[in-house]
Amino acid sequence: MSAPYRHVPYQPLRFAPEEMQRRAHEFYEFMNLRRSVRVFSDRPVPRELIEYAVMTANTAPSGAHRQPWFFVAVNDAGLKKQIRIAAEKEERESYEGGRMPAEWRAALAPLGTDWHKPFLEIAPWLVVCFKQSYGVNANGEKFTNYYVNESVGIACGMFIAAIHNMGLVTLTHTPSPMGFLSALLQRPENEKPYILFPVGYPAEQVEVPDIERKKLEEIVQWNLAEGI
Ligand code: IYR
Repeated sequence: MSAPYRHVPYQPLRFAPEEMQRRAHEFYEFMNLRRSVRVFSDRPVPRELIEYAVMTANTAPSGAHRQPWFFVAVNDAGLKKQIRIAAEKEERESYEGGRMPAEWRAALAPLGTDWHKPFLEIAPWLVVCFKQSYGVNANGEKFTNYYVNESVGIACGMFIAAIHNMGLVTLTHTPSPMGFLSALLQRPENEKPYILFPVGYPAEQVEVPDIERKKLEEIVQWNLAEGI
């Protein structure tokens, strides 16, 4: 057992009710502008922006505050090429080698994805988030992490929001299986690739599918207090 954390006062943000309404509205409108983009410009992005996105992800809540995530940021052209080759080999097998069931292929058909992943070489950065299925301390002893998928999923959501907030775009790419990333990026046994994020500027005049989001009524049930 480690020593209890010292507790310090929490400094709440205080906004007037109208300010809360305005901020709620603006944040929703802003997040609703986010789109997954699959065609990137090769325009460089400074490392500092990637650092901020990773630092933002690192503010996510996590089970027992274990922060069971690790990020690898790649802008080396040779390594990006190796990642593309390995990802396309897996994706080709999935899409065309019969590894993806027909129902899955049908679900993806409206989005028009296929095994070609040029963005893995064109986007200036590939940021791979790994989940630490278990931890390893300084003595090499293993320890359990908790709610790893939930924690890492939240961190990735915050990473995506940070990228959007700086006017860049990304894509949650999950080549399957992703084991090749552990090998190419030389990550230890306790880490498993979780999501690969190409990050950069969108290509000029890029198009995205004209999707709609579910309506509020479709995604929420209200169990309300009487008389309110
Ligand atoms: N991993 C593949 C397939 C894919 C799966 C889903 I579910 C998507 O929403 C999109 C793609 C790929 O990245 O193409």
